[in-house]
This record gives sequence, C-alpha cells and structure tokens, in this order.
Amino acid sequence: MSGTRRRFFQDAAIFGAGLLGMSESLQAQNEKPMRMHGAHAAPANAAVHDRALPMVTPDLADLPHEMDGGVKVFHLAAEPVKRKIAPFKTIDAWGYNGSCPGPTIQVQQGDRIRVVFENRLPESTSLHWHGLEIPIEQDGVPYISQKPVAPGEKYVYEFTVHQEGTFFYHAHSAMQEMMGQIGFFVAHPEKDYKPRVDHDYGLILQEWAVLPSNTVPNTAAMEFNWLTFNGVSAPMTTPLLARLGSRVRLRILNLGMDHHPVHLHGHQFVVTGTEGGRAPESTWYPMNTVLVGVAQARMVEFEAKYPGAWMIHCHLPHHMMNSMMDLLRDRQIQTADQTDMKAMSQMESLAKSVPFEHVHHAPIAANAESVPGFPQDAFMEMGMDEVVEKPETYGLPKNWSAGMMGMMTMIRVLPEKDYDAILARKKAPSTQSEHHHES
Ligand SMILES: [Cu+2]
Repeated sequence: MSGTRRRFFQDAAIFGAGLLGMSESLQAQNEKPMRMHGAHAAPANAAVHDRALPMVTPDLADLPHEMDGGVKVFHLAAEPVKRKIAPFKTIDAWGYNGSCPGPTIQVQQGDRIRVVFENRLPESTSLHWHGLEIPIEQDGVPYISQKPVAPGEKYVYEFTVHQEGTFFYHAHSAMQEMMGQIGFFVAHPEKDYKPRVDHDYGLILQEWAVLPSNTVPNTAAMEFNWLTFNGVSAPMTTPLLARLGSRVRLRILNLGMDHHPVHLHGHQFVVTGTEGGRAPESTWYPMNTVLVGVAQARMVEFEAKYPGAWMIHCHLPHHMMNSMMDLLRDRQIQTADQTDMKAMSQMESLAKSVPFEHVHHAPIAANAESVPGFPQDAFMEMGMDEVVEKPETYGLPKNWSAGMMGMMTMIRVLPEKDYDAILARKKAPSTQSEHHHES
C-alpha cells in the first residue's frame, strides 16, 4: 500500500469516528483501499475500488450494526435527549439513541436491513423511511401502514434497499419531527459515483423555537430563534476539513418548517443529486447557493481549489444568528424604539451576562448612540474561541468564533501540512487544550 493511500485510510478512519465511536461498517470500509483524488495509486481490486467513502456527519455518530446471516441489523430507540446546541443553551429535544438528530445509518445499495425499533418516548410513535421504495407495511405511518408503536413497545422494520442516495428516517408525526426526530439514511451506490470524491459530509438543517428561560422547543411556533446544523449552532459546529485540491461532497438535508438557501463561500458547486438519488451529469451547472426545501436533500460537489476557512451557511439573515433573547432571560429588547438608550444598555448588559469568557472585538463609533437604528450587529459578535475549541478549529484566526452564528459551519481547505497537523491533534487528545492562533 502506498504511503498516500495508507494516510488516506487513516484520515477516513479518524473523520468517520464521530462523537460516539465508529460503526463496524465504517471500520470495515476503512480497512479497504480507498482512492485518493487525482493520479494516485490504482487499487489492487476493482470491486473494492468502486466502494464509496463513508459519509461523515460532523457532531453526530454513526449507528453500528451487526450481521444476522445476510441481514444488517440496527437498533434504534426513540427517546428524550438533552442536546447542548450552544455553549450557554441545552434543550430538551427528542431523538434516537441519546442523539438529536439521531445517529446516521449508512448501508450499501442492495443491502437487506432490519431495524429493531424501541419506543422510549412517553407517547406513541413510528419510524418512516423517507424516500425509500419499500413495501407499504414498512412505511411507518401510524394507522395507515401499521399500528402506532406504544411507549415501551418494540417494532421491527425489515426491507431491501434497492436505491442509492441520501434518505432519512423520521417519526411520521409533525410535532415529533419538530422535537428533533430525524436522522440520515445514506445508501451508497453499488458502484461509486463518478467523479469520485475524497470527502463526503452530511448536514441536517433544523430550526427551534425555544422561549427565554425555557428548554423545551415550542413545536407549535412559526418563528424560530435557534438554527442548527447537525444539532448545534455556530460556533459549536465542527468545521469540515478538506485537503487542498480534493473533491468534496456535501449532503444537505432539511426536515423543518423553513426552507434554507445554503451558501458556500469561495467555490462553485454542482448539484449532483436530490432526495431521489443521483442526477445525470447533463443536469449539473455551477451554483454557490442551493435552496434546500422542507423534506428535501441536496447533494453538491466541488473541487476544493482555494485554501482558507470558507463559510457554509443558510443565507436567510435571521438564520445567521443565535437567540439573544435567551441571554436576556425575562427582560425584553425595546424593539419599538431602537434608538432608546435602554435598548443599548440592555444589549450591553446581555453581553456581559453570558456565563463564559467572550470578546467583543468590533469597535463602535463614538457617536453610535446618536445614529438611528443602532445597535444592529454590535454586541452580537461574541468571540468564544476557547469554549468551542477542538482539533478542527486549530490554527483559525483569533476571534474566529465571533463571525459564526446560527446555521453556519465552515469548510477548511488546507494544504497537506496543515491538514496533517490537525489529524495529528485528533490522534493526540492531550495536545488539544494548547492554544494556537494565527495573528
Ligand atoms: Cu435558513
């Protein structure tokens, strides 16, 4: 095995590991040769060569499986989950296996799968397999295709996955969906897509209405104050990493109340697929913003040509911020009179009240208070680099976190040396607390 290829398995193994450890299926895949983009070594075995990379879902784990004869068996339990969506905000969501969104299920096209489902919620539920062409008795719709699964009960789903693509599983109950009951279901194609990619990342878009001093999302609300990728708001979202010159796939999935125009900085991408599977190459054209509607998935691919920390974010302005109301607790911003000194002092006291070290580095004008409309973004940009530090943030400019809010993440396109430096930090947790910033 060439050094390049060996290194690439190691990368895949590390990035596939997720928060709760790596599934057996991913370990199995990672032991097989994978192709580096470009003119790297030809694999010894064509069948293995055709295998797709596992998708990585930052801030979420993969669901492991065991084999029963030729059937891949997964265990999934619906249950209440405490989810820390921001350094100062933990919500009472519902999810699966202690995770919200639920853990990612990855299978191969053609697999026979069984999901042993357990309901640990206080009410009945079921599991729907969104986009999958399966027998009606597996469709997971209460009263229509099955009896609701009562609290404490189990239910077994079993079907063959004949499609390829980006699907999801979710409760087929509107309010439960809004409590967070969703997860990725990725079916890798029998023969990998062409061109092949070097990095494959998944992002689930969600919005939450959580009133100040509350932890339980208001699922009847139509306005949302918390926006998340994979269950966390920026700057807690773990940056995606890509080697300079590599080809990257993003799979973006939405199951909420709003549509999200997701924008990538600094690169053009093509939409290579939808929630219905791969799209023919003749339909691809350059874009940098893709509207991901409710119940849709979009797969986009691009060449990571330009080094830097490039934003990936929903471009709806109100989705590019976190809730400040929450920090105000039971006080209220005087929105009716924005020039009121009260409003500003409230914003200032809010900024001082957050229970962690943060930095407001953006200056304001000496006469700011006399300008109608002030403040807008002043005091919102709270740097909290240390609070959200992890290997993937290593080397970012000081106060980078002040520019990250709401439904945002970034892809760091890194030259070999910098990419490898981060990999090394992921392998050596003891060095993670050491601070380093480019000045
Ligand atoms: Cu949005």
